[in-house]
Amino acid sequence: MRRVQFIGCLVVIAALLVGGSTADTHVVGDSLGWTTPPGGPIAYSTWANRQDFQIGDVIVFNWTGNHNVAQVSRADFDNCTTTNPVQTTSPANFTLTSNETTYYICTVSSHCYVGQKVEIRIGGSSAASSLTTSAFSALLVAMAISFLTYM
Ligand SMILES: *[C@@H]1O[C@H](CO)[C@@H](O)[C@H](O)[C@H]1NC(C)=O
Ligand SMILES: *[C@@H]1O[C@H](CO)[C@@H](O)[C@H](O)[C@H]1NC(C)=O
Ligand SMILES: *[C@@H]1O[C@H](CO)[C@@H](O)[C@H](O)[C@H]1NC(C)=O
Ligand SMILES: *[C@@H]1O[C@H](CO)[C@@H](O)[C@H](O)[C@H]1NC(C)=O
Ligand SMILES: [Cu+2]
Repeated sequence: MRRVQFIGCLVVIAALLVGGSTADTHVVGDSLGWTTPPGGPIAYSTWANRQDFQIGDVIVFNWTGNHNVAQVSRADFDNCTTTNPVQTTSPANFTLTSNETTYYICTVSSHCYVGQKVEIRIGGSSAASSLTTSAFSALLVAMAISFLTYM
């Protein structure tokens, strides 16, 4: 009976670990930062594809030199134009508040045309399931320990 209660407790703790996983921060381009990418637009699409964006996560645009960032519509993203507000101070942070895909460009000169643009799709990669998996493994280990302790 006591063991059942103990395991119940562990289940609750594991659920809190999974459900309460804190928001992640994603620095766009990692060490490249926010710039005109040497390899063209593929640089930021490759970066974005490796991320697991979730609602509540923060996207950080970090640059030096003459750049900026604006969140734009899909059409403006494709067209490299916008009338939206432009952030001119680095780092510029955006919190993902919905599961809508969001789009960002630099509006300085032709930077967007040469690839300084990024599309953020929520729930892209498999990193979330790996977090769930690690929490689940922790639960299994905890249950094994509780069995050894109480048997
Ligand atoms: C921004 O980039 C600079 C180097 O350019 C780096 O030192 C700094 O840690 C970066 N900041 C963030 C938040 O990644
Ligand atoms: C893209 O830009 C061109 C030229 O400025 C403009 O004619 C066109 O309407 C724009 N398209 C969109 C979807 O904004
Ligand atoms: C933006 O995020 C970076 C990295 O987490 C942090 O260092 C910086 O203080 C944030 N800036 C603002 C204005 O929140
Ligand atoms: C995500 O988007 C779908 C529609 O595409 C919507 O039904 C759902 O409520 C959204 N979920 C969140 C958490 O915003
Ligand atoms: Cu730029």
